[in-house]
Amino acid sequence: MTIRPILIHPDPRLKKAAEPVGDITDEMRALADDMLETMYDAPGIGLAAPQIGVMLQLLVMDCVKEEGEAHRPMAMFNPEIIWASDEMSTYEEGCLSIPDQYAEVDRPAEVDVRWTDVNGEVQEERFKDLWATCVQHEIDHLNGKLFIDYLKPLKRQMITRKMQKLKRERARA
Ligand code: K1U
Ligand code: ZN
Repeated sequence: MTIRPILIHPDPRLKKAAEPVGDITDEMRALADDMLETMYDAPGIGLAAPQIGVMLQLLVMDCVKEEGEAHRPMAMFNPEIIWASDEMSTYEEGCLSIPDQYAEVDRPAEVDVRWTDVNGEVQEERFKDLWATCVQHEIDHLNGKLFIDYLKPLKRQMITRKMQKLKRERARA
């Protein structure tokens, strides 16, 4: 398994829609493993393939936060939201592609998601709480959308400028 570099906003690949995945091959399973390792290393609770520059519809997540509770690593190919609650919830989101920036985002409190798993089986499940927030944030990445796209333009521009500065500093280092 390999830890892959995570793209930092602004990057054109983070604004583009990802392509559907066909057969779930060993190569796809290895990619999912790399993404999980990259996510845990960051550390984060989710990661979408475009964040490592791979323009495929694949996301990974594990929102288990309790100390001592077993991890639940999930990999979803071609995930789609098939139902969303009218009830909304607000969470202060972060993004591994926008380090150290956080903002409140409103999203449906519960969603039903259909996806293909690492064995090529179609799965459906209802997600709540942080899992619902995270899976929606990751599916947004697959559609070229970032959490800052939900913010007012001025706040979004401020964050984008900070990220441009961060990228310049990292390039010099
Ligand atoms: O997609 C990403 O950039 C990952 C992102 C997922 C996410 C966070 C918060 C709300 C919605 C989606 C992150 O994982 S940011 C890091 C983070 O939230 C975290 C890091 C360490 C421990 C706990 C959380
Ligand atoms: Zn993100």
